Amino acid sequence: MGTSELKNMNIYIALGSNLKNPEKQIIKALQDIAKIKDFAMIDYSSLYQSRPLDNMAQPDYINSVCQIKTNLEPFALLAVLQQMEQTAGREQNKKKWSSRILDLDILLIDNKQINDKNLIVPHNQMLQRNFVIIPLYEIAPNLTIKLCKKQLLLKPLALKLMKSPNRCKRLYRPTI
Ligand code: A4P
Ligand code: MG
Repeated sequence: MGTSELKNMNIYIALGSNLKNPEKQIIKALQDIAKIKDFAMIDYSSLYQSRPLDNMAQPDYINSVCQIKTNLEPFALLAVLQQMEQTAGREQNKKKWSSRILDLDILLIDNKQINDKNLIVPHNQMLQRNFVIIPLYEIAPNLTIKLCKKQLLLKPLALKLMKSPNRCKRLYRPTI
């Protein structure tokens, strides 16, 4: 893909943290994303708090979702996000779902489908995660998600997940 092909695409990124003052980590990451010269921040959600998946014995997570535009191609975008995770002090931990200072996952790049060993878009777990779908719905209530050949409306899924007893709790929308 050429470098300018992503330019007008709507890209959604999920942010998560449950270590070293997670609220501060997410606000700082949103501020950093807004400052990166290759990115334009279009919108970002409130902060949401939730228990870790599987109720693991870990601190609560803070999550948010943002929408950006960029000229970078998908793997260059992934590299920038991984560099941000490293700069935030994230340690490489091979254990699944270990606590982390900062996790930045690419959710959607318009209707693009990528199936590479290092990058899967749409993110393969996003539909199951209320802490992803609920903040995404806050900033993109009319979104349609393309999955293989199927189109999925975000709204009914978000409304269903909002009824789940373990759903994330909205805190506030920070000023960045
Ligand atoms: N990768 C593939 N596709 C993507 C994508 N779309 N975006 C690859 C970003 N990365 C993608 O990621 C592992 C590899 O996934 C990368 O090398 C990249 O090439 P990682 O972030 O280094 O490892 P990880 O975080 O342990 O894996 P993963 O899959 O990101 O973890 P999860 O599944 O996101 O789980 N509970 C609550 N309440 N809130 C949370 O945010 N997060 C997790 C992390 C667990 N429990 C949680 C939360
Ligand atoms: Mg990740």
